[in-house]
Amino acid sequence: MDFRGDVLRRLQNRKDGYSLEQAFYTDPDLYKLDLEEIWYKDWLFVGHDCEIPKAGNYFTLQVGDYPVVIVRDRQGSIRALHNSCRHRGSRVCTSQKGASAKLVCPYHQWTYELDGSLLFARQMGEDFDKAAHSLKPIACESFGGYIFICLSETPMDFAPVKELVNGYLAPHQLRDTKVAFESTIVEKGNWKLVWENNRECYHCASNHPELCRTYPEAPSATGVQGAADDPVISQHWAHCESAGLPSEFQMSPTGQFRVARMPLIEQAESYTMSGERAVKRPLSDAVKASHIGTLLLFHYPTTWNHVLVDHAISFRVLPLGPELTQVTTKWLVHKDAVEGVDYKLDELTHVWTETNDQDRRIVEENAFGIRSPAYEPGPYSPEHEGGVMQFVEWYCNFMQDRLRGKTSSLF
Ligand code: 3BY
Ligand code: FES
Ligand code: FE
Repeated sequence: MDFRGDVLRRLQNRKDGYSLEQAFYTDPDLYKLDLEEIWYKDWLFVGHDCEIPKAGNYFTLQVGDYPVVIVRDRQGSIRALHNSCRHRGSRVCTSQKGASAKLVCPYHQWTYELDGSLLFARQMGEDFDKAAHSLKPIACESFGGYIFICLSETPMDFAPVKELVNGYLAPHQLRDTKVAFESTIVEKGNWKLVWENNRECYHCASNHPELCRTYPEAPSATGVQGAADDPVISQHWAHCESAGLPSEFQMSPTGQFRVARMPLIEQAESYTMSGERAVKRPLSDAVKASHIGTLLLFHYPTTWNHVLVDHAISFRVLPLGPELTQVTTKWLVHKDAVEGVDYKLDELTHVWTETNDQDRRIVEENAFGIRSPAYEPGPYSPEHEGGVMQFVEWYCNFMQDRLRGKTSSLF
């Protein structure tokens, strides 16, 4: 049987409610299949509008084998381009972020407009057709301060995600923020282990002392069961919805994304050691209520997020190898908030810097154990790991559809 057929069979025969077979977390061919069927075809969160506020501002990233540049053009639109020169393929933008009036390839100085069109190429002869050598465009959408791209030449319709999620994000005015701090860590484990760990709080009490001061351990907060008749959550939604903040649990039909606003513990408003706000200047002028908890958003395979009253935190997952994953965290505050006056950077970033490092160690230990020839898929806790089961089901269903050649109804 061919490789794809074999993977399809293994997905079909998988034991429901159990972790995946070892190969899904370690095998280079399965990793390549993940890249080809998910990362190269689906919508991916890449960064925020506020990171490129002016024409010519750009940032770069690497998705599998694809170098990508995200740039704001002269008209103010955000564009995604393949960062591969149309002369002989060199990377055009070589730094992580920058500002430039034109995109100039460092190899032979072919010069591109901010929209990717080729403006200038020295001594290429009479017949050279500049118009045929623009940087290749990548599908790109921005809403609510979030930029997503899709590397496929026939991207799936992104409107359902945009519409629903934008309603939740809009009051927070994330386009008017700035990145107060960002961190990038590399975790020695498959990208799916990073997600499995994120989708439960079964591990929180014994691993996250800082986070547990404010974030509820209850599976109703992290999982996918909605309010689950929890009166604290229902009351929280009523409080927030009456203040004009969409809050109720919503999940897409295929389970690819979820939004819900969850209460923090007791009177906590932010992820600090005291539970008090880390930033004096509120994140958004449009949010008048206090004690709004955390707006939780995940979108597989790239991002989970927390939007609070005083700041927001985004997380971006990118696969670097079969057993290597990059996690980039950004702390967003109002663009006029002043460090040292409105917030102290250490207070703002402490809880999640510690939490991320704790999660990195967890993922790496998980990966170690899974490499053992003695490893076999183990059972998820029905009470605490419903979110993990949901992620694994999404992954398996998505891959099965892809391997069967289905491309419709993928949200
Ligand atoms: O970041 C998150 O959303 C999840 C919630 C609980 C565990 N993990 C930190
Ligand atoms: Fe870019 Fe030659 S490879 S100018
Ligand atoms: Fe954790």
